[in-house]
Amino acid sequence: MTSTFRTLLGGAAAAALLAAGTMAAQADNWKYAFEESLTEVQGVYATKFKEAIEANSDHTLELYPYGTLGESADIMEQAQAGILQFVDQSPGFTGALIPEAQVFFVPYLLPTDQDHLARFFKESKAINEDFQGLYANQGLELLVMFPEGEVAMTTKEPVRSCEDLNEVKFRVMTNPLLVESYKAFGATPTPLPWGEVYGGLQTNIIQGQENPTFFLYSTKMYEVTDHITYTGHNNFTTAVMANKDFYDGLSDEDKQLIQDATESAFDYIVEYQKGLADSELAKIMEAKPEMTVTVLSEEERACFKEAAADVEKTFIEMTGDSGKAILDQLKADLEATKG
Ligand code: 6CS
Repeated sequence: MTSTFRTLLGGAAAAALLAAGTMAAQADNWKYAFEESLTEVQGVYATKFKEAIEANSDHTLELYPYGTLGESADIMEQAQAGILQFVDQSPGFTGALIPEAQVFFVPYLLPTDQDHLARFFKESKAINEDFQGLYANQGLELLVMFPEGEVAMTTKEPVRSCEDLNEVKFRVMTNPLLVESYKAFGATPTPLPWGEVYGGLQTNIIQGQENPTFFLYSTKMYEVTDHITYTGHNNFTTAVMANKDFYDGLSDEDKQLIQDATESAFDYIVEYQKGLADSELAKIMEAKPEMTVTVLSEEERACFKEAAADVEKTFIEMTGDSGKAILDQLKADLEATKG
C-alpha cells in the first residue's frame, strides 16, 4: 500500500534546480512547541524531526518542551498567530477548535494493535485528507497524527467496573466528548490542563486520570495514585501542525523537506513505542511495588463498551454531518488497514 504523505517535488528535480543555482536557499530559524518533555514521546518525535530538518537544509529548529511557553492551549494560540511555526497539540485539547477531532475519544474505536494503528495513521484518508481540510480552516497545516500508546486509568481506589467510578472525580483533557465518555463510564469528569493534575491528585481534588503508561511513569502519577487499570478503551493520539500561512509561503523544496522529516520521524516513533508501555510499567513497579495493575477481562469491560455506543451517538449530535462523515471514513480506513 502506498503512503499518503505527499510528494511535492521529486528529489532528482529538486537536486537539479539547486545545482543550477536557480533557488536561493535561505537559512531560517523555526520554532516548534509540544506538550511533553524532550524525553517523552512528543519530545522524541520533535527531536527526530529537528535532526532531519537540520541534516537536510541550512534551517535550524528550536524546540520548546511543555511548560516553556505555557500549556497546550497557549502553544496552539502561538502557532495560530504565527509566533511558532510548528506545534504538537493532541486532539484531547483541540475539541473546542475542531469539534470533529473529538472522534478520537469515541471509546473502543481505535485498535490496540500497534502495527495496525501505525498503518492506519499513515494511510488514513480521514486523517490525511479530511482532517487536513478541517485544520486548514483554523489556519493550520496538519502534518501528521501519531499514537502515543494505550491509555490506562490511574486511580486512588481499584477499578473493576463502571460502578467503581461512581463519585470519582476523574480528570480529563479539556475535551467535551471526553467529558461525555467519563460521564457514560459513571465517573464525575473534571476537565483540567495538564499542569493541575499532579497537585489535584495530591490534594484529593481529583481521584483519577488517564494517560499512556510511559506518561504515568515519566510524570510520576504512581506517587499520587495507587491503582492502574487497563480497560482498552483508547490509544492516545497526538497531532503535529505547521502555521498554514508559514507553510503555504515556503518553497516547494522546503515543503518537501518538512514532509520528508515528518515521515522519517513518524517511522521512528512508531518503532520507538514498541515495548515502551512494558518497559515503563516495569519502572513504575520498581519505584512502587505495591501499585496494583489490572487488565480488565472482556466481561469486566462490558459496561465500558456499552457506554461507547452512547458516546458515539453524542459525538454525532455534537458534530452533525461533518462529524458523521469523518467517523464513517475513519471506520472505513481502520477496516482497510487491518492487514
Ligand atoms: O493528559 C495530558 O494532558 C497530557 N498527556 C500526554 C500523554 N501528553 C500531553 C498531554 O498534555
